[in-house]
Amino acid sequence: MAGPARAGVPLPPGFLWGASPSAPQIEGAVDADGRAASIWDVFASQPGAIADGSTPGTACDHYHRWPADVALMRRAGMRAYRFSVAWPRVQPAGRGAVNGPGLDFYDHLTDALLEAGIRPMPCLYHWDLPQALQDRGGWMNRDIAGWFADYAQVVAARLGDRVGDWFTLNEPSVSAILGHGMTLHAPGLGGGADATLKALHHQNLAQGDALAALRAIGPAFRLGTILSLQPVRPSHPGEEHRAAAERWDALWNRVPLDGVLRGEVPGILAEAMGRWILEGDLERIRFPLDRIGVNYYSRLYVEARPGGLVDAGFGPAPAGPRTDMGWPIEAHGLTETLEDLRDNYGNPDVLITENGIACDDRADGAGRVDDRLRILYLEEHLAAVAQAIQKGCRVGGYLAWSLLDNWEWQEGYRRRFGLVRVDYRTGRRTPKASFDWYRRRIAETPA
Ligand code: IFM
Repeated sequence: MAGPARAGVPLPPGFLWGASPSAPQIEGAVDADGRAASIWDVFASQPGAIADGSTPGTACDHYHRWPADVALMRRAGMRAYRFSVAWPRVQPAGRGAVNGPGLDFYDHLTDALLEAGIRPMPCLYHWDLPQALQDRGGWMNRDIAGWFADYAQVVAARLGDRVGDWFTLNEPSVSAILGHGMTLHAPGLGGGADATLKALHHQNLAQGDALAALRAIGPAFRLGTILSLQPVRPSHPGEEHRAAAERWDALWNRVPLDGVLRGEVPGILAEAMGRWILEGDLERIRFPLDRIGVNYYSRLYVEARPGGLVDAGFGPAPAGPRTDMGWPIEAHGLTETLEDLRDNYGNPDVLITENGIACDDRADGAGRVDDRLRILYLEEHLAAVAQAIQKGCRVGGYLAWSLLDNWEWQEGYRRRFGLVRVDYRTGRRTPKASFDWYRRRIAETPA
């Protein structure tokens, strides 16, 4: 990796700087004020499901400490905050009755963000399905399209007078593949390709219905979806691995992209997915989005694996630098992803909604962390964004993952992605060196 330049690669005036978290990873307070269990609360309580045996029960206690977190973002000069709304806080049973105090939380947060000059950008779903809906089949049940659209309406009816930027789903392919095809994420179904494709189709459908509902409430809303887009490469030479990478690319990247942007299913999966698609579904799924949220961390490496999902599975990446998650550091893959959107999907408006690195951060006695590797990683990825913009890609902003260290799903608390260190024992927040760097970096760009 290149060393950090004194001033970073310039980004255009008005470039939107900010950060992203998700509700289940920071809020904690899982029993507070009428919130019901999510599939992640239930999944995490199963022995062996989470590497450090933890649950998201407390996380960063953001539910109680959010004023301090907004103050940190203001201090950094951030202008946008993509947070997620916890469905089980708003509708504990997933449908029907609305929990007033749950909605109040997001209402107060929205006001505080606006007051701090930070644009609120809620995402309606970041994997924390109400367990009550899982008990009815969750994403395996086609009725979820209506449940999700109703929930979207409830949230937009409350916040839509102040919030103009909305996202529907976060990384549907990740939750479909890791949680439905495999057992790594909640709800841990392990149902193979069938369950993956069914979940993906129902997520696409639910998103289509929710987008229509949001548009009816707010004709001027800027509506988007958030996708984990990762160029897929074969781990090994040979035609079988190349073909496996092509199938995985269809599953991971193309099903969500082609669904919403083209009303299509990738040809390679058309037969397998056709089982779940009814007449009129693709028209419901296609929607003229105002922006795509791109989450990027690395390329994906895949090998042929008979019996795996689409007869493929995760394979080794080439030798080179890795993050603490074991992911290869490959900033150029971000430029490549943005060029793919430019060339194959009509060059949509893009917001980088997640990018960041888990590092083996070491705190000194005062809790300070000199996280130079994080600064290098972020600067290198910002340079990749700048390069894409020079090549004509339309990227309007960058949200770092993440403001705070947080609960990293099946890894628990042992992976740290934050610009701010969280002491999980006391809840204390201590900005890392990367926080100060980010503040200076933001200040370099004319607002
Ligand atoms: O923490 C996750 C986030 O919830 C979704 N995108 C990837 C991040 C890092 O693994």
